[in-house]
Amino acid sequence: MQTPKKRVLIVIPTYNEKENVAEIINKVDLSLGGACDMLFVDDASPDGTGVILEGMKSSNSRIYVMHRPGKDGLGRAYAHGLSFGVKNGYDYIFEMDADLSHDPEYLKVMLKEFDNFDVVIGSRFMGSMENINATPFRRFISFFASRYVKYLLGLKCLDPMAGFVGYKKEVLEKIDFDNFFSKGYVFQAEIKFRCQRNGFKITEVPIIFKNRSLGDSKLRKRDMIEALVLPWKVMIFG
Ligand SMILES: Nc1nc2c(ncn2[C@@H]2O[C@H](COP(=O)(O)OP(=O)(O)OP(=O)(O)O)[C@@H](O)[C@H]2O)c(=O)[nH]1
Ligand SMILES: [Mg+2]
Repeated sequence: MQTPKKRVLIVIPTYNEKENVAEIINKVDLSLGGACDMLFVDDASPDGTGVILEGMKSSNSRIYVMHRPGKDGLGRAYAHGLSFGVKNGYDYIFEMDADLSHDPEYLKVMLKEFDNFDVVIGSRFMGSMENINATPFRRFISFFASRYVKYLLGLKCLDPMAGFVGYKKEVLEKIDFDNFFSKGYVFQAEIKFRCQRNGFKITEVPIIFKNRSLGDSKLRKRDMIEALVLPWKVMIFG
């Protein structure tokens, strides 16, 4: 008897990504041969990303767009998107950025890991550790932040702040998204902390991370300070 095909959802948060959305849709479809749905979570982007996505949705039935009323942070966007995936019965749910830093080509490789693992991370800190177009300062910040939260939270993975991750539905069903400390970037470490604590099998595959070439970064000084302070809260109360 044939096993039923797994339903795959790719969750992509957007805030002012009008230059990138068409390309990410094409590349995701090329990578998985159209065998997935995509959910964009847009926070009323002032550059009109949400409107552009609505146009794309009308010609592609596998595209969904969740509109939120204003910028409310990357972590909350992912929480809403991943919950949508669980509620709508997807088997495998991925999160990735819209700015093409996460090459959709890796989705194929990551999908295969679900034969043996529950969570698969596209890791910047394995293999060649290449980080295309990153300034030395940016490399330092990413590496330092990852090591800091890894040791503080006792995480076994090498890239706890990675935003390119796939989850089996069963993993996300166990997570209470209303009860997160982080609304922003630390969400990434907090969700991995919860996956590890729930005893799920986590693996990493090496990726080459490309810094965005179009659009602006949303990472602010405030986010960096939050990344220093919030992991303590997760460690103590999480
Ligand atoms: N919906 C939503 N998306 C967001 C928000 N903040 C960032 N994003 C999106 O989250 C992804 C990651 O944000 P980036 O600005 O690329 O942050 P980053 O990757 O840490 O920074 P760069 O390396 O400079 O690109 C992108 O797809 C953004 O558009 C937000 O508040 N709401
Ligand atoms: Mg980025």
